[in-house]
Amino acid sequence: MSDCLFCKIRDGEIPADLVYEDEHVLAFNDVGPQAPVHLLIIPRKHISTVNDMVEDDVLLMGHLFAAAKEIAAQKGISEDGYRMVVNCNAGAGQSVFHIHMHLLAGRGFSWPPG
Ligand code: DGP
Repeated sequence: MSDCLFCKIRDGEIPADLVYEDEHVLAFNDVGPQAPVHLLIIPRKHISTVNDMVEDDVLLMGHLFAAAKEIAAQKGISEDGYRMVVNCNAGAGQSVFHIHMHLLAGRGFSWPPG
């Protein structure tokens, strides 16, 4: 059995507030939101980090962006804008080792990020 938290959410073993799903990806609200809208989009396939992607995963990663666009439209945040973040490895802040895209919106964002 996988020890991966997000695989367990994918498999329904741990509850999550799902906001979107299709055959490739699912999205759920972050448990510790850093903005009024803060959700995580994950591939159904377990890939630990961006470093672990293989050639066959390239299209799948595109699905994360397509899902972000769709969710943004559903939530009415497309025009105001939203931030997408993918952390790779602990030095960049990754704490759950199943690739995920943060989608944040509903407040102002500064650059460079903290
Ligand atoms: P990162 O630091 O980039 O690996 O982001 C991991 C995110 O996962 C972090 O923002 C908090 C979120 N998170 C951790 N545990 C859970 C959980 O059990 N449920 C949900 N919905 N989110 C979680």
